Amino acid sequence: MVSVMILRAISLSKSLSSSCRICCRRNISSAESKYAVLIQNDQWHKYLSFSDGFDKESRLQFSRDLLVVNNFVTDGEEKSLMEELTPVLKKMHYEFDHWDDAIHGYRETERLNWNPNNMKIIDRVRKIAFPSETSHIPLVHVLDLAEKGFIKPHIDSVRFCGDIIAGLSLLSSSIMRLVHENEKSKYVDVLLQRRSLYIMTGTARYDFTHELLDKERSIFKNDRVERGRRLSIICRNAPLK
Ligand SMILES: O=C(O)CCC(=O)C(=O)O
Repeated sequence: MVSVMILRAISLSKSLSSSCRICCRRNISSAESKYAVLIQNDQWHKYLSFSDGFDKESRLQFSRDLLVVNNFVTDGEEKSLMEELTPVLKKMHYEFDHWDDAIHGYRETERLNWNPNNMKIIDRVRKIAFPSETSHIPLVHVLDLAEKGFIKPHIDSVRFCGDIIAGLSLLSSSIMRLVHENEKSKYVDVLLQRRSLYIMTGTARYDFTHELLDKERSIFKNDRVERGRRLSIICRNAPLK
């Protein structure tokens, strides 16, 4: 599975990332102009909660590199995606004791072909997340986290993934925590509402680990987030050369 490889290659990503950063960064300005409309909406205080380690400037920078679009899909679209995925996922068991222990309580698959209605949703994600000049990875990663499931901190390997990660959150809201790789006091909690889309790029993609908090730790700005089973549909662009 691509994702498992992505997660397992974390240490590799650390050594490769500095050499790749120069070419990775080149795309950011076009990504930024593409996201300009979303950034102008300036809703980030609703879904980002910064630790004190962030000054004003780095909050602003980060809010450009981690965008969340609430209600990206409708109830009906969520249902339609789940109808297509359920027969596939039902054949699998949730893994709780995986040997590399990067994700706890999950099952996953990758999907190339979707039914026409769902393909339109995937295309919408790609259209908003990826600048036209970037090539996306055709396989879409589907990660089904059980209610007790969580994802440990990692940075996706630059060997398997480009500079943009876009994820739809279905079935449950959740908290993604990003912690600066070298300054652990610098962290951000991201509220991923059910049916929202996140787009991670730039400093959020390369300089911060990301993790999906378990049910007990799912608290956003002092409010508990009801974490149940969560399914994410993740589109990535191709590794940069
Ligand atoms: O479920 C998500 O939204 C994130 C998944 C993730 O961290 C990964 O596959 O690397």
